[in-house]
Amino acid sequence: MRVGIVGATGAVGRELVDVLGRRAFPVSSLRLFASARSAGMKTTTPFGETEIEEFSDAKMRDLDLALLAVSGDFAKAHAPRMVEAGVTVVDNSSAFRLQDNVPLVVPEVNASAIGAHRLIANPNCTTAILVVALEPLRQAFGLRRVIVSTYQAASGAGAEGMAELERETRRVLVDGAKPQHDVFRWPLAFNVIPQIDSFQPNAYTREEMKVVWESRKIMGLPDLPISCTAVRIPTMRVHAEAVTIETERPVTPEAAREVLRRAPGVKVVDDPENGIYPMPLTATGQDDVEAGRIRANPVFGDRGLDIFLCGDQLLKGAALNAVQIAERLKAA
Ligand code: 2RA
Repeated sequence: MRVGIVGATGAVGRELVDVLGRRAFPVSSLRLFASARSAGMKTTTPFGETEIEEFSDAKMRDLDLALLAVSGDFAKAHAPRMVEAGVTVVDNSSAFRLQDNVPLVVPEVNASAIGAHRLIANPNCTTAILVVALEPLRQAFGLRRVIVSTYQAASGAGAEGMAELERETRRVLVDGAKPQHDVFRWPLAFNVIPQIDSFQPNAYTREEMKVVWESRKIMGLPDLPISCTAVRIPTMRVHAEAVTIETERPVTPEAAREVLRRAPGVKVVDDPENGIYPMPLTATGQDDVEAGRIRANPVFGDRGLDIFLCGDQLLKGAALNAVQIAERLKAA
């Protein structure tokens, strides 16, 4: 396939190149697009040395598949034109995720939604990590309600977010100075920030509502009661999520562990006595979402479960999921 990555120099764009190579995606030519600032730079990819090109609609016509790692505004402006020109588009932004005629896909959950569509939306990273573990539990025990608290890494705000965290941590430790911030609303070094994205009229943030809206759409449960508190923490990579569920049928930690052990995309990491549980440290660079600390939640009697998840949000939450979607397209 003639593949193009738009937004190739960003945190997700770089992972896309790597994941395509690692999974031996059948790339006949790879073109990397970015802003004029990066155009002309050469980069080594698993498919050979490639020059970054400035994006233009005309150049997209030569592609079979475009993987977009750009803003929602950019995607809205260009993706429909690419599809009209015969290019299949997997979009990582939130521009089309909730549109009825655009499938929002996590292949382990709803690959069949892809059908004959040529514009497919990749979910928000927090959502993808959540549903890959929720769906098998829902199939086994039913889902009555879900409460999620997240601990999200700086790289959720892109390469700039990671750079700011590193710079500010050094400023504090090496220079003894106060952190300064630009990407995040407050200093993230030595802090946690209970705001990701803007506040909505219902007092939740947009990031929190994305988890609600997108999980319902992907799992086909439009009325699922679900709430989320999303918090930015000073880690570089991997989003962690503390998830409480009430199931429809009785559940035990042992049964849940067994279901998750068999679930594609999930790795059970759950031996707390020996200090074995999901952590950003161990989940970084891993394709599977780690699930652990699996225990009965007494608030919901024999139908309650608490789980801790850690997923590399640049991989399952972004690049890996996009490439998995592309693999399904190829297979269709
Ligand atoms: C974040 N989930 O962590 C967002 C990025 N898509 O900021």
